[in-house]
Amino acid sequence: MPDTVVGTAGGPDRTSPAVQRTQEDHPRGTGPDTMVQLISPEGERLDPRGAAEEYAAYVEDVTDDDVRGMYRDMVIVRRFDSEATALQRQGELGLWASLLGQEAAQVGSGRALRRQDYVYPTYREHGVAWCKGVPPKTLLGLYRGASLGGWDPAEHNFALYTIVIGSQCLHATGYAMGLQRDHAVGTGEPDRDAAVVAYLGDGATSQGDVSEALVFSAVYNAPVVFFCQNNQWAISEPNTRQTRVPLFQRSSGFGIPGVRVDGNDVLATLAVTRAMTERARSGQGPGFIEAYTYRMGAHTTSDDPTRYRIAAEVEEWKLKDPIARVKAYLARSGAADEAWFAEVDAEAKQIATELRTACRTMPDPEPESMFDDVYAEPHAVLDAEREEYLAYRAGFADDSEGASA
Ligand SMILES: Cc1ncc(C[n+]2csc(CCOP(=O)(O)OP(=O)(O)O)c2C)c(N)n1
Repeated sequence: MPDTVVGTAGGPDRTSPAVQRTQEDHPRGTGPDTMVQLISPEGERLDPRGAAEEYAAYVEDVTDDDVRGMYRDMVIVRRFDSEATALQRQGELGLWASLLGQEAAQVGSGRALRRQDYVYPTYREHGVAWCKGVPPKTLLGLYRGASLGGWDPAEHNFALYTIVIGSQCLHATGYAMGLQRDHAVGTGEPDRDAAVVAYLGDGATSQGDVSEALVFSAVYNAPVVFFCQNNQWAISEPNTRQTRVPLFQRSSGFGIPGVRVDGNDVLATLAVTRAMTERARSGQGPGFIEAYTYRMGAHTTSDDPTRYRIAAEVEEWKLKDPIARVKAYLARSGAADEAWFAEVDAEAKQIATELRTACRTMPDPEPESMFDDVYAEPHAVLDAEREEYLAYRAGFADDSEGASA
């Protein structure tokens, strides 16, 4: 069968020979020649070769203390995530999008960022939010229906979560073009030059907005890095329904360098994100990173992945767990002992306990607060809409208290 033949696009038949064949092809580009990896799944520090050679220099200064810091971040973020999943099951959140399995991709990339760098996330970037100093409890507001966001983006340089797939890539590109015009790129001043990182999923690459963002950022040489977490699934649609080439190769068609990194290797993720953001800050233009990883849980708490993926696939990825890998590395090298690991677990537990209380005691907002924070300055049309809404609510004032609440 010729290499270009695929099954009926979008068709329901997952078992046709053509589709089976493309699934076998899928790991293309994950060997050491093409995928950056610095720590093996068994926790061994690898001699950089192939794709890793170029990037290893970016983490030469990383100390044991730094690796311990990344391990701590990942453990806390995983604990936070499992707590939020439990809170959803208890009816405290309307929905939750778990990051289970993607901790290294997020902490490695998040730790590569400088204070002035700006992040445009999707809805699953709890680990990057943690690295940017967004307090975990504020991430719950949107999922509890208690806020339209929850944090001040300008305080943390971390935009609000985006549910509309791929749209954040356009926002990121626009913001990056703004940085150029504000002379915050390529000045050589380390505290001034900034990069923007847009997070997206593998499924988002099928979205027109993402292609438009790649075109604009390339032709305007905007300082934006597209960080694609390829977690293999776009809800129930596998990678094979998103692309016929490894995703990192896509960007070169737009004139943007692309790199594939082992997204379960926090050190490698740190290295490639440092490299790409430094490029962007210095005025050399956009970059594309594909972090090859896996979504271990459901897409969101509304989803049942057993309907579309096989257990063996999940079992295979368990062996590549991003946290177990760093733990093995730290234990092997003697950089941490059991007492230290226990301390980190205790800290994560404490954060989870505080989170539970914060979630349950989160105040319900006044309904008219949805008109706040839409525009930075007064806006006549919005003011009129608010007035109309308040008048509508006042119409219930004579009803019993329960009805007007
Ligand atoms: C424009 C748009 N189309 C469809 C959806 C519904 N939707 C929500 S998540 C999702 C899949 C996204 O998959 P991917 O980009 O791989 O990210 P992941 O959730 O796997 O991290 C879809 C289609 C949406 N939110 N926005």
